[in-house]
Amino acid sequence: MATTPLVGIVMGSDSDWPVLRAAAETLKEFGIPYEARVLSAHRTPDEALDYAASAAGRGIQVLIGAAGGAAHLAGVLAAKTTLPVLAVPMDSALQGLDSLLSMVQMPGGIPVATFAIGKAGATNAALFAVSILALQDAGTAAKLVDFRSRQKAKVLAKTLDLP
Ligand code: RP5
Repeated sequence: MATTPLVGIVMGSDSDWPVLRAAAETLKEFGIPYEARVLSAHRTPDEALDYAASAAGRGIQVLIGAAGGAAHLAGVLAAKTTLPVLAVPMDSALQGLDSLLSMVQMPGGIPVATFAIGKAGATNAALFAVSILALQDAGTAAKLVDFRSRQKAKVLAKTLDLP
């Protein structure tokens, strides 16, 4: 298995990590090498820009950008790379709605794909990254099919406690 990271998870603060762990756990489950960094669009702007600009050259194929509040991190990353950038809004003083809107309302020209607020978004961003990687890797594609199949079996096995 390749050890060069294929996915870069970037978050604006280590306070985002408890949520972003779900992305890391998902990538690990699929055997996708990843790296995770704390880089802020406003606290460490030069480093965030450098990270995005150098990502493709280091073998990264997908970036996940997570931030809360005025959540411009994913857009800033996307400004410096043509890699797909998956944006995950973090919870905030406004329950993450401000984060969601600032990510989803990117002006035309620099896209980011925006996911749900919080842990579901982190999980789905990772699954989406796996889908992107699966386009070029049959083994990863087979793992996705197996994941869906196991998920389906779990749902169908549910029983309800009828009165
Ligand atoms: C954003 O501000 C971070 O992504 C985080 O979601 C939020 C709060 O950061 P901390 O004040 O907890 O470091 O930049």
